[in-house]
This record gives sequence, C-alpha cells and structure tokens, in this order.
Amino acid sequence: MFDVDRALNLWRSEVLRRALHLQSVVLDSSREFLRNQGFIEILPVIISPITDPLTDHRVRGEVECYGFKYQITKSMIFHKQMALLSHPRIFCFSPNVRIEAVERQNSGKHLIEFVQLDLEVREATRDEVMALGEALLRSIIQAVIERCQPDLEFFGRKLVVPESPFPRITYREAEAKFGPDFEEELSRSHHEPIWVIDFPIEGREFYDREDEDRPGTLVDMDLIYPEGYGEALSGGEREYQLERICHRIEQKGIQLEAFAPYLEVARRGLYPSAGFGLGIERLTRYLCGLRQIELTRLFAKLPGQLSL
Ligand code: ASN
Repeated sequence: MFDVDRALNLWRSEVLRRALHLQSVVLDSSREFLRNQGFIEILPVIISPITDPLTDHRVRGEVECYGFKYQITKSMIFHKQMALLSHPRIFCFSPNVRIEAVERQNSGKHLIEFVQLDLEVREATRDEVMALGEALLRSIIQAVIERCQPDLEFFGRKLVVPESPFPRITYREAEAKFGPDFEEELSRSHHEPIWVIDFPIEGREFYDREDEDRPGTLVDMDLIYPEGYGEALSGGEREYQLERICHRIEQKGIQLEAFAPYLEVARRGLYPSAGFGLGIERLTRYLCGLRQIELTRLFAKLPGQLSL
C-alpha cells in the first residue's frame, strides 16, 4: 500500500528540501564543468530494443509498442558508444530502472529508479577518464562548499575537496585485503575517494575492454567514496571491434541475436572510447552525509515497495 502520510512528511521535510537544493547545485556544477571540457549534453533514452544486460538484475522491465519489444533502460552504455558517432564527448543525466532484489530494500543505497550522470569520450584511455572523473568530483565538491554552506551546516557535514590523484588499488589487491565483498570495508577504511581498477572478466558485463596483454583482466574501474558510502562511479575502456564484442557476448552465454541492432552498428564501425556513470542520488547521499538513499530525491522507489 502507498503510505500517503509518510510521503507527505518526507516531501515537507527540511532534510529533503535541503538535499534537493544541494542536488540542484550538483547538477548545475557538473553541467558547467562538462560544458567547459567540450562535452555536449544528450537527451536520455528511456526505452530501446537493447539495454545494458546487467545479468544480476533478472527481472527485465519491458514494454510492448506496435508489436515490438522495448526494454526500459538499465544503463545507456550502448547508446553512449553510438552517440560518439555524432559528437566526440557526450554526457547525459540518464534515468535507469533496475529491479533490485527486495533484500536490498534497507541497504541505504539501492533505488529501483535512479539517475546517473553518464559520459563517454571518443578515443580516450582509462587514465584520461579517471583524471576527468577526479576533476569533475573535485569541481562539484568545490561548488557545493561555495554554494551550499547553510545546507552543509544543517547536515553537520564538513566537506573538503579531495586531493588529486586519488589512490588506486587493483580488484585483486582489494579482494586479498578485505575479501570478495570488499566495497564496504574498503570504503570504511578510507578518508578520501579511492579507485578500484582491473576487474576480472567474470564479474562484469561484456562491454568493458579486456586487456590483450592480460587476458581475463578488464581495463575498467570503480570509484569508491570514503567513510562507508560505497560506490560512486563505474566505467572503463570499451570493446568496439565487432569480432571482440561478439566473442565477449558469447562468452557470457548471451545470444548474439539479443544485440542484433547494436552489432549492425558495430559492423559499420564504432570508435574506441572510455567513459563512466556517476550515480546522482548516491553522490547526494555522500555529500549530505545521509545514510538513507530515499532522502535524496522526490518519489524515491525502494526495492519491494509501492512508491509514487
Ligand atoms: N554507466 C556505466 C558505464 O559507463 C555502466 C552501468 O551503469 N552499468 O560503464
């Protein structure tokens, strides 16, 4: 059942009002930063015959239109690659729907509908987009410190702009130190954002590029917030050659047919690229020092609940 009193209490609360104000500064400042870096903003894709497979999200959001099956966007990864045929540096505030397991209801960081700032750069390396990610986060935090002092005081939050370059750890090193579910521990044990690089091929989707010199290892990365706030962004260099993409799809046990239109485009030629996606609600949660993700946006949808 939809709990109207609970919703009204939240909508009228100072916590939400201030979190939304701070979030609007995050949106403004990231747009300003990326425009200055030569990016153009593209409009989001909500439904398409193809979307990110994200195999851990087993329930597929589908709609049928005119007898064709469209999927609700889980991420715009393939559209970002294709958008680079039009412009060399693109970003989008992309709404994603991922039907998470009910057990994630109280994780504090899972919403089934969220927005990521998703960007992609033609012919970029992982190092280049990592440097871009650091500069982007630093400029957002700087803007929040300058423009959101009353909000930060309300939340009792003291922010400092983290120093660049952020530390890096490989997936294997993190796993050896903190075990297979290392994200939380890694995050808790740091006071500045930290990169995790070189994910093993089994754990990720087929689109991040496999390092030909180190088969089984991807040229990709996650950025982890400090203080237990967990994942900030995820990205990497991409597979872009048709044969490589087909090989990676088949390795995952997925039928090539499921990605036929995308493969048709890849056959004509995709650019090499790298990029990442940064979750807006999780960034807001971190900047405000909140533990509940549902306090960071209007109409938040927690797994397993009916929400507006
Ligand atoms: N946006 C991510 C990326 O650029 C993909 C994702 O959200 N699954 O790699």
